[in-house]
Amino acid sequence: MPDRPRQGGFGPATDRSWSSSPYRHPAAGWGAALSVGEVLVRQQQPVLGTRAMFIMNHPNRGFDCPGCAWPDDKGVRLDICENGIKHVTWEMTRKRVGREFFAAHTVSELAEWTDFALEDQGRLTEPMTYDAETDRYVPIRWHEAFALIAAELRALETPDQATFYTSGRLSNEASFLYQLMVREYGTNNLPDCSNMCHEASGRALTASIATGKGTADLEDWEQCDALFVLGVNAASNAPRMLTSLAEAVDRGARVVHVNPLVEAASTRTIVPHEILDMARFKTTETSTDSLQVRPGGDLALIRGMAKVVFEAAEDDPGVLDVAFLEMYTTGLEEYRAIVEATPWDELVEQSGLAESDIRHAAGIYLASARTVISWCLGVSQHEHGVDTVREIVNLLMLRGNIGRPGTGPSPVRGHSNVQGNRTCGINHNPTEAFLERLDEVCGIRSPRGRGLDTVHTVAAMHAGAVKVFVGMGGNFVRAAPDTPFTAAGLRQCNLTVHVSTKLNRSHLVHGEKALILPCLGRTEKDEQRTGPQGISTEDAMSSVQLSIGARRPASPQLLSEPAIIAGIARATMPESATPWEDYVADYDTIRDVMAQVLPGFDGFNELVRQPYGFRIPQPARERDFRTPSGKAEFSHAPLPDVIPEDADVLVLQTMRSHDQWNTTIYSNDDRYRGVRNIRELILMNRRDMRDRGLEEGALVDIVSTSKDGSQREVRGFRALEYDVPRGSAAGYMPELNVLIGAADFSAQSDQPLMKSIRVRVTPAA
Ligand SMILES: Nc1nc2c(c(=O)[nH]1)N[C@H]1C(S)=C(S)[C@@H](COP(=O)(O)OP(=O)(O)OC[C@H]3O[C@@H](n4cnc5c(=O)[nH]c(N)nc54)[C@H](O)[C@@H]3O)O[C@H]1N2
Ligand SMILES: Nc1nc2c(c(=O)[nH]1)N[C@H]1C(S)=C(S)[C@@H](COP(=O)(O)OP(=O)(O)OC[C@H]3O[C@@H](n4cnc5c(=O)[nH]c(N)nc54)[C@H](O)[C@@H]3O)O[C@H]1N2
Ligand SMILES: [Mo]
Repeated sequence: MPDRPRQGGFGPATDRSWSSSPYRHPAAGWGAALSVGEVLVRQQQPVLGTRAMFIMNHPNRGFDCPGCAWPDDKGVRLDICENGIKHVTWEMTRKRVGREFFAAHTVSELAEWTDFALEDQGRLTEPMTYDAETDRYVPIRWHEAFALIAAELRALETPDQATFYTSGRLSNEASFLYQLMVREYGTNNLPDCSNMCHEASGRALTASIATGKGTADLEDWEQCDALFVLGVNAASNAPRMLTSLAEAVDRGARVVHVNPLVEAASTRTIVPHEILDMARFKTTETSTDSLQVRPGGDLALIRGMAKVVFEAAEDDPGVLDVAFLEMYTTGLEEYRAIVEATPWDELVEQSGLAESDIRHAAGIYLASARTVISWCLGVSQHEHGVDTVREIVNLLMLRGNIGRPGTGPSPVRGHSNVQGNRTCGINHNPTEAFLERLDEVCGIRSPRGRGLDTVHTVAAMHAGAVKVFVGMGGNFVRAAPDTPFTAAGLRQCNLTVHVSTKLNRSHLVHGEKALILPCLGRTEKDEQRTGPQGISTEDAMSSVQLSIGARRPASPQLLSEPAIIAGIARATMPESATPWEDYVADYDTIRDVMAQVLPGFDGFNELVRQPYGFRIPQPARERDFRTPSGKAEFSHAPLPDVIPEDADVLVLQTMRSHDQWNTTIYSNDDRYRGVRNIRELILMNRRDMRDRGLEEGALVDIVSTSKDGSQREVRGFRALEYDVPRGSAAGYMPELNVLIGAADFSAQSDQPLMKSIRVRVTPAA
């Protein structure tokens, strides 16, 4: 794989000069409009692009935006954003990559291309298989592709030698069929992208309040008096959240951003859908307070806030919601003891904030009758992500901020249906209750025992214990940490299969045999035997809606994801009693079965056809906490030490630029951070640069040290001065994934440590 330094990283090749200067404009607004225009032109989509936008996120005849999982705002007629438009346009491109393309280029040659160039070839049009003799992908018929997969799967000694990855775009119906196929075949090896983003949140919330999801809804966001936003770059990664932030500030709520970086959302915005505001350049505040926490310092901040709450309770017991605490929770006194025993100097050091800042934040919390706390990867992708999310719940519980209007924990989910994937059974560690229901309704015998998640899949491929990899969407080799290690694992497989819409790096880092299976995108018409079909998705706030694509498919040879899953299932298990063909003919029949298996899905087919669909009932939201104790449980974690021992070591986080979607890079710019034309960079504190004798833009080598002591490096990146806390640094994923060792995952969540890589930065050799 060509990982040699280039200024554009995995983005477009460039020799234009780079620049970096602070961004001084509001988020969204005209910069966003211009940027959208550029993408529409590049994808040859000037008119259609805009027409499709009017049916996106439409309550009853549109398709769900395939971008992020932020819920649709019912009060907004055209709830769209810059990055959603880019994302849809990316799928709707007119460009095609057909058999002529693959005939003209060997895989070794394509391996030299940038990731941008690969995806920029356009939509995949027909199934392809790797031909080792010519080192090319060649066409294969669908039934032959299914037969090839079946032969490999049936030849394995045990089904546990195969693994089935999901990227969070897969619909609910396809997710359900996929896990059904995998379990009927005989394994729980269902790694998913959630293992890399909100695994920690799911585990923490389950332990504390017996739900893997947030309990707050958009209406709660609209009613709260204080909103804390931790570790999310909202302006880039959930732009429609800007609307909620602006509304909150407008009606007098406090909106507190907690982030080592002062991101664009913690300033002001031109509300994304307010075309009139855009015309008048009217901006709205999206923040009232901003705390520049140390990386990994959130737990210390939250604990400090709890300390102030307990202090205040000594004078006025009413600051605690005593009735709630007594009736619904357990473990309060141990928590109080731990909090009181933690000295201020430790909280200050570990959070990187002054005691007065922590007291200020606590004051906002104490003054608020209804509080929502939301977070994303800045909290979850750390060693102690589970403890931090549980600490957030602890703090909320002290004042009864759960299961009451205007309150609750609110993780910001990533991919548009990543939450729905889990709801529908994509889980390497399923509950016995779920498996029993599935077995009873579907007449199968699911395997018991824990399957492989993402990091353990990579390790197992390496060890030769997994020999077949199937990827239902995504770009595994780029998304996972330790790129060469992951690549070596994939290369060792007997067979790698990718169900994809576009060509990406993972197709080129393949097993002995390999398949690329092209599928319909969410914007496209899904015509089956009984007519056009709709699928459903679940947003970050547990609302499930129908999504119906209307566009002509990019190629007549594309199959839907359910059809591909059914094809693999039937070929692999010819004796299966599951009515795979009927499911594909009419997705209502899938939903009828899902209604029997999944809690809260009774009447799924009717519910999902209501405008805006339905919200999945959640006992925790009703203060029915189904933990082992029957109560919401306080956690009692020790305060972690997040500061490297060696002063020379920086804590590096990997994040997205404004112009990328995970492993898909649209351009080399990062508008809100004022960076243009460069991705191979490291953002550093001015004093850390001076200590190392680095001028602005100096070329540096970055060496990481893994938990297991092994070292990894990238060379020739540019150091740019940025307002980050001393001792920390930031750069882009997936270019920096090479620095994350295979051993670098959290002992609490098994999530790779994508926000805390220990690095040394030196002038380039
Ligand atoms: N346009 C666009 N939208 C997306 C995506 C995309 O790639 N492009 N990806 C989607 C996906 S899959 C996901 S999971 C989400 C990701 O959404 P984000 O979580 O916003 O993703 P990142 O870009 O990784 O940004 C992490 C943020 O956390 C901050 N941070 C880092 N360390 C800490 C810390 O220790 N404490 C605190 N408080 N903050 C910290 C960073 O400065 C940054 O603001 O976005 C989704 N939406
Ligand atoms: N260092 C570092 N690494 C990270 C992260 C980080 O913050 N730092 N974040 C992690 C996170 S949160 C996530 S979610 C992962 C993302 O990991 P993935 O979900 O694996 O990656 P994506 O880039 O979203 O996948 C893009 C590919 O999906 C395919 N695709 C697009 N639409 C469809 C569709 O409708 N159907 C199908 N079948 N395929 C489709 C296209 O072929 C495209 O190339 O990355 C993780 N990696
Ligand atoms: Mo994600």
